[in-house]
Amino acid sequence: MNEGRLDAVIVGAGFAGLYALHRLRGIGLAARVFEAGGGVGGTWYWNRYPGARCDIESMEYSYQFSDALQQEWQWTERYATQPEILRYAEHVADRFDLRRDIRLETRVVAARYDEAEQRWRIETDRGDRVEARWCILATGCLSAANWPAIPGRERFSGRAWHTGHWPHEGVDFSGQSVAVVGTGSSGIQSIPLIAAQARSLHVFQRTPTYSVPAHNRPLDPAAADAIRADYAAFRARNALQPFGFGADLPRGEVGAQALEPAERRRAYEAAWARGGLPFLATFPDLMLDPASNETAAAFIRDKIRSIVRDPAVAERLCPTQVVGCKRLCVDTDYYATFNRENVTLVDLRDEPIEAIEAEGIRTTRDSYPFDAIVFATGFDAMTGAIDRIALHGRDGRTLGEKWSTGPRTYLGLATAGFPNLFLVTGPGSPSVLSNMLPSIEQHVDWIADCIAHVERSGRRTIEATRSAEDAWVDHVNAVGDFTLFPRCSSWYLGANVPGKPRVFMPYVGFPAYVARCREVVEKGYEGFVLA
Ligand code: NA7
Repeated sequence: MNEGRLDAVIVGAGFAGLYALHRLRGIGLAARVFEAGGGVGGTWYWNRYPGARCDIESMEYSYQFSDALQQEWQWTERYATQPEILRYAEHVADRFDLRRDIRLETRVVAARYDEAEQRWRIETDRGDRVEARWCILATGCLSAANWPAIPGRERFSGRAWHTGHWPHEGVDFSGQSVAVVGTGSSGIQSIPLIAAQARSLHVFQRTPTYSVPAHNRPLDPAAADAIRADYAAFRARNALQPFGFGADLPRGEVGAQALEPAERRRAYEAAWARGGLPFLATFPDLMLDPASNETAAAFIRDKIRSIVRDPAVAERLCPTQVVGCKRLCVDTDYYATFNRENVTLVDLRDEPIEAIEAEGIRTTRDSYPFDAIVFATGFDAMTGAIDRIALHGRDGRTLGEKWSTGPRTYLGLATAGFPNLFLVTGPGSPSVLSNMLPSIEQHVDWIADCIAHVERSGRRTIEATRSAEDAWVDHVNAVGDFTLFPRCSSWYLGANVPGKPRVFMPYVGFPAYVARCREVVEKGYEGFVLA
C-alpha cells in the first residue's frame, strides 16, 4: 500500500500511459502509473484471442517520439499480431526504464479533487491513497469489456470467455463444439482460426459485417528500410491524411459517381487487391455521400456472394447498412470460413437469443448445445473505463452526473469542473477514427507541454471553460453529422451498450484537429482558465 504525494498520477499503462510517464518524467515531474492488468500494453495485454492483430500497418502503428526506437525495432509482418505488439510495448517499458514507476494489478477506483489543496486524491483497489496535482486518464478507448446482457449467462456449464479478457495460457478448442457471439473485428479475426481447430463452430450474427481482406504477409525488409531511411517524412505525410495514416497508398481524386461503373469497379478491385482499411479511400466521398457509399457496399456484397458457396448463407452475411459507419473490418479468410462443413451461421435477426442455459444457447427457434462460448461482443468504448472510476470534480460533482447525457469535453483533452485532469484520446478527439499511436503522442505531447507551461508560469491549475466545451461538443457533432459515420448503431455512438446515451464520440479529421490544438496554445490556452 502506498501513501504520499506525487506530482502526477497516470491511470493505465497502455501506449498512452507509457508515453505519458516518459514525457512527464522528462519535464521533471514525479509521476506514477497505476495499471489494472498484470503487465503493460493495455488493449494488447488483454486481447489475446486467436487471430488478434492491428488493422493499421505495423510501420505506422508505432511510436515516433524516439528515432532510435523506430530505427531499431523490427516488425515482422504487414499487420502485427497481438503478441508482437505486446512485445513492443514491453520493450518500450524496458528501454525507457518505465517499470519502476508502474504499479501493476492495481486499479484506480476513485479520484477526488480537493479544491482547497488543489490536488487530486486518488484511491486504488489495493488501498493506496496518493495525492497528486495532475491526473492523467490514459484508460484506453477499448478497455471496458461489453458482456452481453443475455439472461442466464452464469448458468452455462461449459467454458466461456470474452475476447477482451482472453486467458494467458490460450484455449485449445480441439474436438469441441464452440459458439462465437458477435461479428465485429474480434469475431471476424478469431472465427477462421477457431473454425480450423474446433469440431464445430456456430457463429451468432446480429448484424452482418463488411470486411476487406488484409492480405497480410511478411514485411518486406527493403520496403521497411526505405521507410526507416526517412521515417520523419513518412510520419509527416501520414499526419496530413484525414485519419492520420495510409499516405503512401493510392487515393481516389474524384467522387465514386464520377466514374463509369466498369471504371469504378476496376478501382474497387485494385483496392480489394491491396487490402486493408484504405479501401474506404478508393473515392474521397465514400463517407460523405450515401449514393457513393452504396457503390462500395454493393461491391463488397458482390464479393461475399462470389466467395460464399451457399447462396442463402451468402445473403445472410451481406450487410445493408452504410459501409464504414460501423468500423470496417480487415480479415483473413472470414467469409470463406462459411464454406467449411463444420461452420454454421445463426442469424439472430431471424431467431434472437432468448437465454443462455446450462448446455448452451437457446434462441426463439432452437436450443444449441456447446462445450464453449466465445463472446466477441465488443467494448463499452471510449467512456467505459472512465465511467468505472468514481471521479469527483469541483463541488464533489461526479463525472458520471456530468456525462449522464453523453460525454462532454474540450478537445477530448479536458472537461470543465475537473481542473488539472486530462484525458488521452478522450471522446471529442480523433482517437479511434485515427491511427491511435500518433494520436496518443500528439495528446501526450500537448498535455506535457501544457503542464510545463502552467508550472513555469507559477500557476497551479488549468481548467476548460464551460463555454469552450459547449462550443467544442457542438463542433464535434456538426462535423460528425456532415459525414455518414453517425448513420448506424455503432460503438462510435455508444449504441452497442444498452442504456448508454447516443452521442457520436470521435472527432472526424486528424489534421484539422491537430491544427486546432496548436491554435489553442498559440492563443494562450484559449478556452482554458489558468489560476
Ligand atoms: P464490436 O465491433 O463492437 O463488435 C461486437 C459484435 O458483437 C457485433 O457484431 C455486435 O452486434 C455483437 N453483439 C454485441 N452485443 C450482442 C448481443 N447482446 N447479442 C448478439 N450480438 C451482440 O467489437 P469488437 O471487439 O469486435 O471490435 C471492437 C474494435 O476493436 C474494433 O472496431 C477495432 O477497432 C478493434 P451489433 O453489430 O451490435 O448488432
